[in-house]
Amino acid sequence: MLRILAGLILVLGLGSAATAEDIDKTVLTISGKISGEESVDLSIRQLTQLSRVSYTTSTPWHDGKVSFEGVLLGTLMKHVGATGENAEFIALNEYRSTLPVSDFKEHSPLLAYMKDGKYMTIRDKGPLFVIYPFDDKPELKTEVFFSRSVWQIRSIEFR
Ligand SMILES: Nc1nc2c(c(=O)[nH]1)N[C@H]1C(S)=C(S)[C@@H](COP(=O)(O)O)O[C@H]1N2
Ligand SMILES: [Mo]
Repeated sequence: MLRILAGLILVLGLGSAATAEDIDKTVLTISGKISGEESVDLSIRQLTQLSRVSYTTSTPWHDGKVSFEGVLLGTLMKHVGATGENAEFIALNEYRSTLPVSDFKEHSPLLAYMKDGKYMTIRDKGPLFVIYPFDDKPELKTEVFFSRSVWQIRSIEFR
């Protein structure tokens, strides 16, 4: 029993983007109004090759200030040649939230892949987490933006 449990924990651990071995696995699929292909699969490595931005901010889900690194959603959108007015973010648990693309310019949300210098495990709300610069403007600390702060992201569809 213990051995089975240990095995399960190992498998679950490998399922996250936390280790060097799985940095090349697809973590994000982007579809909808994008250029060329019907959909684009991206790994953590590919995401880290886009311009990297970091935010240090408080959030409703962490104690104190936390530092996140990732790619701006505006940058990612350009990278895949996306158009459209809305982007639907779908999480591993099927939670979904539609973000107006106008947010990307107005508030510069980050698609974070690192927290405090480490890749985020699924348990830690990874591998990908939308983070707004909450401490910059009081309007960001509201339910509207919290509901757009999707964690455990698996796919994005531009519409
Ligand atoms: N993956 C995922 N992200 C999510 C959610 C969720 O259920 N799953 N809930 C959203 C909503 S509606 C809000 S208000 C906050 C909820 O944060 P809380 O569960 O800490 O209250 O996270 C957002 N991001
Ligand atoms: Mo919410």
